[in-house]
Amino acid sequence: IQVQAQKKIFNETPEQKEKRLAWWLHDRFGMFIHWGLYSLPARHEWIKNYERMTDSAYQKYFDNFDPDLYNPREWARMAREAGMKYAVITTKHHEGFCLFDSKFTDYKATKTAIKKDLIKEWVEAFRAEGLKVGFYYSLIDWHHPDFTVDRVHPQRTNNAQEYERLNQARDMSKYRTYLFNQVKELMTNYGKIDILWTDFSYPGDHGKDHNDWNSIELIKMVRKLQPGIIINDRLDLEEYDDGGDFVTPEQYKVSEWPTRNGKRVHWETCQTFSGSWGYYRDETTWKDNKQLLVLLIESVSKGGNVLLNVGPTSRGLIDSRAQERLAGMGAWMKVNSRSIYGCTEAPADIQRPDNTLLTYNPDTKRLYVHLLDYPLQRIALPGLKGKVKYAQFLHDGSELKMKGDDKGALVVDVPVRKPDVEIPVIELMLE
Ligand code: FUL
Repeated sequence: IQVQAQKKIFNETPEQKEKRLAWWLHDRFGMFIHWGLYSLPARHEWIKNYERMTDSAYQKYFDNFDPDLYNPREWARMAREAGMKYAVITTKHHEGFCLFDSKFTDYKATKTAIKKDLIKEWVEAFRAEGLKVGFYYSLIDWHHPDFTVDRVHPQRTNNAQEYERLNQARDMSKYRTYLFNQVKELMTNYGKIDILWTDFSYPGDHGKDHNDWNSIELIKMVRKLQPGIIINDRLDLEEYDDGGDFVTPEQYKVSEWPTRNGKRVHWETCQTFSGSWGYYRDETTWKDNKQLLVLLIESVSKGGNVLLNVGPTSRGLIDSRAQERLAGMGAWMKVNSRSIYGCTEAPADIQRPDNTLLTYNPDTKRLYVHLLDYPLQRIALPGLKGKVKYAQFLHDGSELKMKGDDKGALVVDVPVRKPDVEIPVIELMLE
């Protein structure tokens, strides 16, 4: 693959960038939170668009928004107990409703029954539980008059003509001012913010020249206000090496470490427990604990992070289905997180046995063999004969006997009975 010379926005050296991202690369696992008015209809955060709802049809959700059971400290505790180290919340999703107290709109939580800046409380709660905090901010806005133009416009269309009509009818500079003002508020009024996660879904070529969001100026402003911040890749700045710190594969497992312009990039997959991001009462496609753990382990084994989403209810609770999954992951993480934090893919010369996933901690030189399909009595690790000082189960630190075979493999004995952990992990101390 040809590596092209890249355009840059900032003067940061690669070493400085790695330092800025060090905690994020170490921590690996975060909570995504999609919360807004769409939690009332409880049938997908895109509902306003999917059902072609006008502003007045959508108004009832604003009028009835009252998260009286909101206790972000509880959410933060659940995240921490699941093993998550950071969290990203929707300060404003595509619907345009702001959970924060913005000076530039009345379409915000402080104007609803709850009368509170929900983001302020959220930041304080998550900080208090020791988590890093991030803001999701939707660049598109299905409520703002300067973005939607006529307010009944189908807020997203892949029809280029439709977009052309919209683009001619609106003056994006007005909406851009709003956007800049709000991002500035978010970067100024809530103390240190660790992550900015911008988002848009945009058809066709519009915005490719960065003019819609004025992305270059936006990212410069953000980095100036929050010098340590980490920013995702959804600003349409692909041709800049530093137009985003990590890529964001959404709702799928990556098959190999993603690259951009021939170079490996940092990445974080974002995933839902079921299909929707916002609270969806009747959805039945929930993933089970094992699938979710495999997603996490496999991502780390390919050098990536996982941002796993919860969609709280309109009253402000994380529902029992989500709680069960968080608790299930937490039970595993409590004894196995050493194979996740600070880990990445295994050195290239180590072969992965069937039905396993490997992660590796380069600082401690420990290799982690995740047994997806529990073996009968022993497992052979090709090429590792003579290279391992000690082997144990990670969950209980019990020794595992090992010996080399005549093909150069290391054979590790495991008890016949599968230990009582969803996915047992063998920890190998390499020479
Ligand atoms: C997408 C959005 O359209 C979804 O609603 C969700 O926020 C996801 C994380 O990003 O582009």
